[in-house]
Amino acid sequence: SETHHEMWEKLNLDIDAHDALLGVLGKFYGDIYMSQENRLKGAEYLDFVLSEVHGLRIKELQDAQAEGRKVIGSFCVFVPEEITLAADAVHVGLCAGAEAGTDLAEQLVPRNTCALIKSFIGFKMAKICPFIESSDLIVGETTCDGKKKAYETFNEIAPTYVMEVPQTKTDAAKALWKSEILRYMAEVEKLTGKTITTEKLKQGISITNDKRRALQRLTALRKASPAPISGRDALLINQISFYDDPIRFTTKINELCEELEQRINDQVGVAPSNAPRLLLSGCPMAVPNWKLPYVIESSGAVIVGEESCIGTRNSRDLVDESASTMEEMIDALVERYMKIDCACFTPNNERLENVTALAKNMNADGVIHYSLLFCQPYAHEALKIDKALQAENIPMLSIETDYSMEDVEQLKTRVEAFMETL
Ligand code: BJ8
Repeated sequence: SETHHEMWEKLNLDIDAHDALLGVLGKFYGDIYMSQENRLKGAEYLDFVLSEVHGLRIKELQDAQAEGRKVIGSFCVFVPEEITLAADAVHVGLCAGAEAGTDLAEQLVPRNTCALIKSFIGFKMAKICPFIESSDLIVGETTCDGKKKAYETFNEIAPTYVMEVPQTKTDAAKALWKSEILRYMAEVEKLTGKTITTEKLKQGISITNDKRRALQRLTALRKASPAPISGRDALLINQISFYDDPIRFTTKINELCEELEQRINDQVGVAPSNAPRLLLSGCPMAVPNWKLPYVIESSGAVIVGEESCIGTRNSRDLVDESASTMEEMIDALVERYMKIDCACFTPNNERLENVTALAKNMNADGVIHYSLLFCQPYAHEALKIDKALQAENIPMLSIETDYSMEDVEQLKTRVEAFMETL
């Protein structure tokens, strides 16, 4: 609409390039989402949020800013949303899942950098991401080498505060992480001009836990057969959890879960009960990276879980709410965040256990491990996960891909061949 265009111009977006992006996104969404049969009524919320993700949601961020609130953008689930919320700031995800701007990004980072990194850099350089342009603070982190080094360059075009995420789970690493959480807290207080009180932090923890509880509820309902919701829609829910207002999101997802409960009672599903049930595992899939889920589900399988940061890795663990003093709450945050089984950690054996347990829990017939091309941490762990799953007689297919559409047919062939072995 006209008003959106004005807003985008003020954010200094490249209007033509941005219109082109929205055009492609709309078409892609239509093909992959609107074509689904027997979709939930609650999916109207998903359609609406997605259609307005660069529109009304950005308007809301601007309204918040007009009230003196700040917007904080991040690229990793290690950046504690609880603290952002405790300072009345808005927390948004900045990872991008489309190829736009890749050529530009390759002027700043090596070609053999994963698509997720190239995408966020490309989105900034091509001026097509209203979330980056709306952020008062952009937070990076020292996870994989690709991101760590990319933030040094990114900092030159978009000032980036970097949190030091340790690489091990030793006591020394936990102490470092605690000091980083405190440093982030001080930075957020400086940015917002607000003091984070115990009461406000408690509230931030409860809002974030509620969001994770709603996602846990969704995960649990997906154990049902026939599958009550497609993996595409479940992925979209997880993606939207990084953009929408957390309280509204929680309410809407709980409503959607009620509809799912009804469906399960009525034995209604999105696929026949004999459709192969697959668990996705690996790198996060940022909007609009729906390629592999589409390939899998259009081949007749149904995805019953996403073991990734845009999935169970971000919803599995809650912050202990019995903590009441500031010190106890900070320790509870440290504990919770250090449970994240990101492949950047060494060793990271808990991920092997978590993937195996999730596959069993969801009654998955197989696992599709997904790593982005040039992602060292997840490509390494694909081999370990394969071994761990073999020991439990759970078959796994390892896929490496990027955001291009060139390999869709090849992926389809591989996925279908894998499904035949199940
Ligand atoms: S906690 S998974 S969100 S770092 S795909 S950029 S790892 S080369 S995204 Fe992640 Fe935080 Fe870990 Fe989660 Fe590097 Fe791999 Fe690219 Fe990746």
